[in-house]
Amino acid sequence: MSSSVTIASAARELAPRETAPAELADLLVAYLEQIGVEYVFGVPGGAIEPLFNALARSQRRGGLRPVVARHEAGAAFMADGYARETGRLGVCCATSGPGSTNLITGVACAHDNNIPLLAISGLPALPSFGRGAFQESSGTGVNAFAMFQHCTRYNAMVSHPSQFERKLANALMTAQRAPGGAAHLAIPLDILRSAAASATPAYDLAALFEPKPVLIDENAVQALKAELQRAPRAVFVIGAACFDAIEAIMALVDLTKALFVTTPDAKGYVNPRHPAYCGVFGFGGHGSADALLASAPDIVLAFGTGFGEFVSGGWCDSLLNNRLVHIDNSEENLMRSPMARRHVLGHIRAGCERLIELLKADSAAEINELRKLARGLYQAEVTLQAPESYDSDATPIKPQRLMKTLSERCPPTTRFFADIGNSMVWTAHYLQPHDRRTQRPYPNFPERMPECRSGTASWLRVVMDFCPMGWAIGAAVGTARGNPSCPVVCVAGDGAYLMSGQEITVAAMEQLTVVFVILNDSALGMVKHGQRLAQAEPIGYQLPEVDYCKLAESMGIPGHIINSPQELDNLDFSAILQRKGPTLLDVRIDGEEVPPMARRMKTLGGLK
Ligand SMILES: Cc1ncc(C[n+]2csc(CCOP(=O)(O)OP(=O)(O)O)c2C)c(N)n1
Repeated sequence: MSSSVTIASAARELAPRETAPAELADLLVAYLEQIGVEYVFGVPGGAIEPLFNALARSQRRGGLRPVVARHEAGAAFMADGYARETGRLGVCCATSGPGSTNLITGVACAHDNNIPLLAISGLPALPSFGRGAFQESSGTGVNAFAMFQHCTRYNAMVSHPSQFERKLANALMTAQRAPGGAAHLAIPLDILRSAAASATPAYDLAALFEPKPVLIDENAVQALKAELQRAPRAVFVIGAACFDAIEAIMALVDLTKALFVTTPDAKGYVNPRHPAYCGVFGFGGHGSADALLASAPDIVLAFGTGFGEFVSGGWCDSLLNNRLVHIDNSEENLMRSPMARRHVLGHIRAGCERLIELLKADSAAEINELRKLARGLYQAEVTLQAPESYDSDATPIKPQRLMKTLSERCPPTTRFFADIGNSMVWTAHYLQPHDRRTQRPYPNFPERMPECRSGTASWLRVVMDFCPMGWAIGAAVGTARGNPSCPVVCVAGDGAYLMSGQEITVAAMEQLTVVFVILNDSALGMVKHGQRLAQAEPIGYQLPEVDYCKLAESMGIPGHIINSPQELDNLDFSAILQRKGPTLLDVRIDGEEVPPMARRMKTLGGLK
């Protein structure tokens, strides 16, 4: 008998009987199944063990299962990436104490980026509170539970089994309320383990969640229509919350002949070669987008954005003024634009569709007049900061040239992730892959099915505001887990990889197609260039020289060292992007290239 058979039969003998009465942990799993969640990303430990037991039972019946991360922050990043790809709730879990404090960075990041996420942390059994229990993290220990209060929109501890279902339902509803956010439930061990009256959920949350409400402020939309008709030179600013509204916004672009820019986190929703696109406004953005807004358009329609520093060019006056109409489903986002001429609160897609209806209902002559006027006024373009580096064949390879090749060689279904650091600005500025809608069928990628764009099919995913290094590494794995049929390319600095690169082994165990492109410059590059641009002390940015290829190979993962554009061009992208498992590209980039981060420097230099 082979050893694997012995282990399998031993496990079967040890497996708990399926006939055992359901625990509250089973009920938790049943709720997640009900709303279509397929994976819980986490790291096991004593206090959360009943949840893993319930997941094992669920997995045996073909239900949801755990994906075990190497670090709890990685688990939360994975849940974030899963939610972005699938449109479902991201779920992560950790044990009490250090497990839950490790989780916090990922939860805070999702919360700050309006990603629907449920975090579940364990606690020791209730009777042990206040006695120095192992990893006690309620109010009588290191109060990790309270720490979640500041980075979630719902934070509750279940202190009696009869509260469980109600608090879980509250958490699930709050996390998924538009726009999304993070919720946290801390559940003591004895509560998770206690018998459930029934393994079947009392509430039908799936029925409550779908279809989502599509509320429109009719009066505000009517007023906006009238304003648009008086303002032929319209500019649209498309933000991250437009994920399900993008088709309607593009139809509105076409109807009004507006020009548009995107925030860095919304670039992935649009065709970067659209004839009306003027580039990214904000962090890593384009001079053409700055110039467009500085040209004093008649009206600026900003859709689904919170005007944080990175998406507003450091709260730029050319954007935040009385020409602005802010259209958003989030009252919190609207709070950030008190200088606007008008606020339109409501479902963004439905609001745009209604606006289109109203504009079309007007006389054709009037609309044609508007279009004619607008067309004559504008010239769209996207200007790159260093076009010569984009086309350069020099060695060491320039990061801009790397972006060019990734744009050309990855199929249109690729989901790119960029980590915080120079990766984010290089991708926001220079990545411009094939469009999914205009190039059907794709001559270079006949094996790939074309796919209409939507938020969940965004080709570029970056994180704003909270911006923890390593986010992209976990999020890329979570997205690949959520949709293994699309290749995922994660661009990250060597600093981020040294911080969180161990999550690559999760992609290996799960056999997911994720290409980790490491910008190897032996430096915390953004820090290095930031110091140079600000004429600050050149300190603390140096990293060791590491062969990331060898590191990957030691984990059984193929890697390639890339020094030159020629070596990059010679790679078999097709094989790499179809491999069921990760690949690492250790790209020895020219670390002297200055990233497009001038706006950030202006903000760091002091605000008016
Ligand atoms: C967890 C965390 N620590 C510190 C920072 C501050 N920070 C932002 S970018 C950066 C440097 C990133 O270096 P690397 O990952 O090598 O990327 P590069 O900029 O070189 O492309 C640092 C330290 C951060 N954003 N997150």
